[in-house]
Amino acid sequence: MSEPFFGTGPVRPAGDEPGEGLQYEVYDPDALVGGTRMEDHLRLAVCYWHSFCSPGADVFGSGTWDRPWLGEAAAADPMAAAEAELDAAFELFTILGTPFYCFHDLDLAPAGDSLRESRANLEAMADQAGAKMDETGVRLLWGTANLFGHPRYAAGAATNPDPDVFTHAAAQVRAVLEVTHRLGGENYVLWGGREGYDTLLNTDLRREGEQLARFLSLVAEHKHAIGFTGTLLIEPKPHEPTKHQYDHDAAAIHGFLDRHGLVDEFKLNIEANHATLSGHSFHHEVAYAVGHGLLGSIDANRGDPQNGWDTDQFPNSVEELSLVLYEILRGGGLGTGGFNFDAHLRRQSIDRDDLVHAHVGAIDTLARALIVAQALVDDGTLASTRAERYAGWEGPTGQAIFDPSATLASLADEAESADRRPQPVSGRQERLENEVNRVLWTAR
Ligand code: XLS
Ligand code: CA
Ligand code: CA
Repeated sequence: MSEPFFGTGPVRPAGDEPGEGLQYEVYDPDALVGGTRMEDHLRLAVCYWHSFCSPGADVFGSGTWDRPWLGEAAAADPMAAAEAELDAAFELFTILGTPFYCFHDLDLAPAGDSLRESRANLEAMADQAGAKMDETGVRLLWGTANLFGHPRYAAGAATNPDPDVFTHAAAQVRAVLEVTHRLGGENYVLWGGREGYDTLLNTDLRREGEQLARFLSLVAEHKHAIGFTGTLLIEPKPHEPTKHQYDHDAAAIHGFLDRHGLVDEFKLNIEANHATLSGHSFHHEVAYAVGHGLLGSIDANRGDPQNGWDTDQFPNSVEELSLVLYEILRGGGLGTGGFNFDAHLRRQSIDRDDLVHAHVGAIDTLARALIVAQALVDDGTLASTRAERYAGWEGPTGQAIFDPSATLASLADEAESADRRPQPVSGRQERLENEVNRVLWTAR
């Protein structure tokens, strides 16, 4: 075992006696919320890429973070660098006490000179990760393939005009899907960052849609062929890096899956910052997914309303997350999903332990939001107000409308002969907002 990377011991649960070192303010894995342990509700995951694989560079400047396994070390001995990175990653998971992590193939292991060599590197590093998972009890929430970084994917992976790029992507996905399965991963994510276009002048939209559907159905078939029982997830994002991404938002993916007969094979990995990039709220995207039985997992982060980019900041708004968690609780929880911190430090956060503090704050925010969400469920005002608002649909007119024998003419005749004059009723928005605030301020 190498020297510790961080300067911090394990963060103690909120319920423990105060003492030395860091302690969560709210998060306590064993604390019961609505009869379920906090850890089992939230299923927290640390992501490998932002925390360990990025040097903190931006488009105007080079890396600022202290990640000794990157740069020259990685160039000199890529596998040794990947091992040092793995040590630091599992050290952070242990400090935080988070039960899950997530990776891309190229986060865990360096690319080789050929697809075969890349696969061998990935399998070797997966063996080492598996040993660390056995040692620490940390589990894999999801694996994924990086189908966007290499120049070969500049015009997309599945949607590339060159079919050899499609098969290259197939090779990468096969390797990571099998490794994810071997490590007991609970989900597999497909994020199509370059499955879109920069200009319609050179793009055949219809053909690219068919290519994407073909790719997704091959992935689903392979999942069944190898006996992987985890959930396949597609992650919506409207743009960035492409001008337009096909997996624009939850509704666009839903329509696409439905059109191609794939709706039973995939769920959604909803990311907060992608929701806001698409012009929706995070609450909207989660409510859409829950409402259509498509919620798979969550990438927890936030954007910055001042610049509108995919800034991937650590979440810190209890208000925003309480409403999201309220939808998740109402929908019966996360299933195989979890809350993955797809978030990175600001470029000026250069202390190693900034990574620990960022996660601690985000975890406490989620824990507090969970308590508020459960209180909103228990309070019942939102649910009963909504039920009351639609109560007419349980009555004779509502039932008649959905009766298969109804026609536009039969409904019109009934409206004319009964001469009913429906009156507007208040949507009570402000009262409901006050109700949410009351629970936010008082929930314990
Ligand atoms: C990028 C995406 C990416 C996916 C996994 O914006 O969030 O990190 O989650 O490929
Ligand atoms: Ca993400
Ligand atoms: Ca993002």
